[in-house]
Amino acid sequence: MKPPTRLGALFFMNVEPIKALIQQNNSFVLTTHVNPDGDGLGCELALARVLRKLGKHATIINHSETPEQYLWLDPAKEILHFSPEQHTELLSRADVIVVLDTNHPDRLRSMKDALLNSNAVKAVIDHHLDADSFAQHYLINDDATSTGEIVYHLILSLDNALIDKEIARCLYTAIMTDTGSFRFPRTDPETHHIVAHLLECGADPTEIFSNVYEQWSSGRMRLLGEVLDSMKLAYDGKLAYVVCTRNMFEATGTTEVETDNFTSYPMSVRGVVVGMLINEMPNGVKISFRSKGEIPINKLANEFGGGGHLNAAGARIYNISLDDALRAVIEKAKKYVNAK
Ligand SMILES: [Mn+2]
Repeated sequence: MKPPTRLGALFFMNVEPIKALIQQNNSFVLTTHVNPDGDGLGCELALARVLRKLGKHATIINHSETPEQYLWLDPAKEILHFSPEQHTELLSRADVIVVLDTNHPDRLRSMKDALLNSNAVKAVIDHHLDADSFAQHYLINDDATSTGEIVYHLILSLDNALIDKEIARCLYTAIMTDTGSFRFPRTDPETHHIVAHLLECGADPTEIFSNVYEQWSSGRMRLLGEVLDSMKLAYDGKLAYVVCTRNMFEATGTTEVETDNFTSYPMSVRGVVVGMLINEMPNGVKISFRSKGEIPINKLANEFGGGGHLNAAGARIYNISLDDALRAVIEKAKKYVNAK
């Protein structure tokens, strides 16, 4: 199938340096952030397949095991779980290491040292702001809904006949999950042009949605019940927050990974402009922030040492009780809630 002819700003990204890097090298290691999501995993699998089609050697290695929700995306189980003994050598021998969907080596956790110590050329493909300077090449566009959109353009620039059904499925998963199923603010005509092309290449939207979102464990559903029960409003109903305690995780046999997307519930309450999910961790709390419109919620996250996008951000606070963290975060949220 021919790619779409009408493309927006992303089309003008300078993919040439990364394209040349791919064409001129042979062995690649691909990786993504801790707790990988559909975007990180979809991009790794799509790009690895493209590299192999081009006759290159590609290995995917992640710090985290692939979450259960995404195992279907990797039927051949090609994604490796990093072990320093087994894989440090591989990272040091690779020609190129491509870091996808994050631009901070800290987010590669146990792989950070092996990455930084490797003589491989490092390339980052991502859609987040404030990149760390550790790589030789950066292909970053924070207008992109997802790294998937950027990888799509990169693949097209290499050869637009490369996108087969498997690659289309991986990229569709990346874009669908990072756009909240095509509803987050950066979703634009270009996003839909891209996914239209991916459907033409064989991606099946019904199958992909069902694989990602209709496979809940009963424990997760019970956890959601408790989380919804915890919802509280503040500041005349403009702030809504939910809490996940260690007890809730234990009682439902779930983990923090299963709170993914729970922020959408406080955000669904009429009148709410700022929403938060506060997860109690063994050593503090982890907070996911969401906002509507122009409220820069990444700045609120930043006040707690975190970061993210205008409307979606996160932070971790260590060595603090849940109650103290809640008090501090609600207090600091005040000026954002009332911001225009
Ligand atoms: Mn992403």
